[in-house]
Amino acid sequence: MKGNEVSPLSRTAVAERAAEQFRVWHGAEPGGVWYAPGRANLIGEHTDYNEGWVLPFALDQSVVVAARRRGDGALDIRSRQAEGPVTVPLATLRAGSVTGWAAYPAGVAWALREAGHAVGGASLVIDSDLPQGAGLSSSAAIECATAVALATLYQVGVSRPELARLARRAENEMVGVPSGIMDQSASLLCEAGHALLLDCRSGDTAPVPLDPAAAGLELLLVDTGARHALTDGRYALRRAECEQAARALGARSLRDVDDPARTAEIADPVLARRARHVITDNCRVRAAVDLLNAGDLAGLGPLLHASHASLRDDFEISWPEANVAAEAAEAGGGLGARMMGGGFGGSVIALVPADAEGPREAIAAAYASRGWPPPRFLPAPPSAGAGRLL
Ligand code: GAF
Repeated sequence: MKGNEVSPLSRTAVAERAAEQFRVWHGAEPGGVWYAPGRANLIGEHTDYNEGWVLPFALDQSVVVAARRRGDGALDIRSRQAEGPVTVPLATLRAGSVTGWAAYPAGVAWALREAGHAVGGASLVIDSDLPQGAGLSSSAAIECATAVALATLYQVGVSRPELARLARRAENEMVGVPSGIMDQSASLLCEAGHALLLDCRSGDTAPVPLDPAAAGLELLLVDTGARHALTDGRYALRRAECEQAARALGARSLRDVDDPARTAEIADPVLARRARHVITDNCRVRAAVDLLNAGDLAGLGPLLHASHASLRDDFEISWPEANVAAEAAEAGGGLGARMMGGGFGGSVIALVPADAEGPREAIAAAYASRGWPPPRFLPAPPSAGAGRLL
């Protein structure tokens, strides 16, 4: 028995749907329609807020925003996937003043204005073909689609890396999640056919060729069905543990520690394990970049496997469905698989031979034998970052 294969709508189809919804709700044409994709992360998990390295790539699935300027200084925010509308006068925005799903787009308008950009009112109609809670960064995609829409509507001259920082500020200070910069950077800066190497301390980026099809391979996402939320406190706890571990090592951050053996200097065994994950995953990111630059995509398999073990045993953020899916993907002929994202729910990324049914069948069978609902499969060709559609 197979799981469900998810075929994305084309971005243009989602954009046209959002534009049509805008006409229905506002009786007017939108000023434009913008999109920002979700992301997968090849390797480097929970390394971003430790000032380390990450290697994400953009997905085909995205969040779309149909938007138009308003003259009344208010944001009117509606979504085809959520209750609304939410109307917020811009002048009343403060950190934490908007809660729920609308905090993401409202937070971006707030962060742009806090940075001195003359952004005024807007009607925003949000639509998406990106699954929520699947660890594919739907929140950052809402932020980034709003950011490119508002920046264009108000002709704000702001670079993509700066937009990523402002979108992250929205998440940190309006939503209250202490996330790193990976997701917003991936959504705004990725290029088709490439992963994005991001140094989260310097902000330096480099596109790294990532063309699984040319290597006879496929990057497959498995939505494990277990839902996750960065707002539940466990993400923030891991971040605090990493900061404690860095202090115990006398380091500014765990990025400054290269040798995993140094974790023996940390008295608390939990903090030592957290540090070992971050230190070894940073090494794996750099090893992965060397392999990709050498054209050895298949060589990533053992790195994915090792990263999963580290996230499961040292960082302790994996979950039963991810462990089963990763193990079955490899047993079914995959080259390597690991849990992806913040943890405790979401998706697994697997590197598998192109057109192979083995990994999908093995995962579906492992789920069925436990009585779990079938997982959903999303093929993940590395796609382009945010842009304008209409
Ligand atoms: C979430 C966060 F938003 C990112 O900043 C990153 O820390 C990731 O979890 C884990 O690598 O997606």
